[in-house]
Amino acid sequence: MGLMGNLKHNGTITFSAALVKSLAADVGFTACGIARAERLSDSEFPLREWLSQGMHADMGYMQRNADMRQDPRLLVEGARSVISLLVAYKPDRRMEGPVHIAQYAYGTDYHERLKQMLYSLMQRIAGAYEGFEGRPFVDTAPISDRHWAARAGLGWIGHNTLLVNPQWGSYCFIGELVTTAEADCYDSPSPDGCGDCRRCVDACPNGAIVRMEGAGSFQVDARRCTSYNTIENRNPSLPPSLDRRGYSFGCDICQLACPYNEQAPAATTLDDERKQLLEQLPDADKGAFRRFTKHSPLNRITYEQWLRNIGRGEPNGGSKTKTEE
Ligand code: B12
Ligand code: SF4
Ligand code: SF4
Repeated sequence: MGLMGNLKHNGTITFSAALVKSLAADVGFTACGIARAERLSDSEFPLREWLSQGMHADMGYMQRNADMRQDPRLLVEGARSVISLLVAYKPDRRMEGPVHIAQYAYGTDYHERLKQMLYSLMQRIAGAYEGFEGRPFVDTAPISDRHWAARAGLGWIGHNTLLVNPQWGSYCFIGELVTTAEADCYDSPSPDGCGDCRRCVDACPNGAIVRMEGAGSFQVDARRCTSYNTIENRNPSLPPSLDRRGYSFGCDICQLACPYNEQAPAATTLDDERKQLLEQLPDADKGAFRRFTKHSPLNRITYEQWLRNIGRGEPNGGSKTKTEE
């Protein structure tokens, strides 16, 4: 019998938000907030508008399950609460050299790490509340991680469309537990902290952050975005007009411009060994590339995409290189 198994009313478990937050801190999450599971309004999440303008490029998975993406109760039957969780990742230093990798990819794959942490949290909550049911998600499920973090008071959606936490900036991974249980207290959304600032919008070398007609909010047009093109785009060559500023996997430019990120404390350490490996990656053969990227976000791309991205000296990445033949 769980410690607080008696807090079950009409078949619904009510959990203490304070207890869950303290368990989340024990597991190592940077922040935790709780929102009611409801449908996101079209104005809050105009996904269909984004899709209809083709801004998802060829990310077909964004078109699937659009209803679910808007309402977590369609993803988890009987869902009542979304427990949103952040893990901050700002590294203490950046890699050097002409080939840049986005900072989120310096460490081990956040999908693996957060999933483990989410399972561990779920076990602890279930230890306190017998019958507690929930499902953990990070990044890949049809649920908008950012919106739930914003609703759960963990920050606001910045003009670069990322969740900005007032303390940790946007250098945070987001995961959530969607549960059928009720919280004894829910968080309120945080106030907007961007105001008139447009630094990220102006910093994007590709003009990829656009104000979407009708929605009023900013959107990323993936077709123009370096992050999309270096990770998700599987074509043999990259758009010739893409200005990547040296990025070969992801892009940090609209985050580096943000004052909240500038002032955020470092949350991870880039040790010398890792830094050297990252810097030597452009010289890696297929075997070495696969070995090194096994538990890294870089595992999302093929070696051929990597060769295209690093270009081997060709501007914007040549479609074929000697190494590929
Ligand atoms: C598809 C996707 C991408 C695509 C498209 C990006 C995009 N902006 O949509 C690409 C490949 C380009 C991408 C890139 C990156 N991504 Co990405 N991506 C996703 C994914 C899978 C879905 C995002 C989505 O739903 N897009 C659809 C559009 C319609 O939604 P939206 O942009 O959120 O748009 C809404 C808001 O902007 C809102 N809005 C704007 N302003 C305001 C203001 C207010 C007040 C309100 C209420 C709403 C609002 O209006 C829009 C419509 O509702 C999520 C994981 C997930 N399942 O949620 C990760 C995710 C967003 N990505 C993440 C990361 C880390 C990145 C990169 C930083 C990686 C990198 N360094 O290269 C870049 C950042 C580029 C950028 N500026 O967005 C993290 C972001 C963490 C954070 N702090 O927000 C996520 C949450 C993954 C995770 N679980 O940690 N990504
Ligand atoms: S990730 Fe890079 S290319 Fe994409 S919107 Fe941000 S600055 Fe622009
Ligand atoms: S750079 Fe300015 S506008 Fe962009 S997310 Fe940061 S505070 Fe908001």
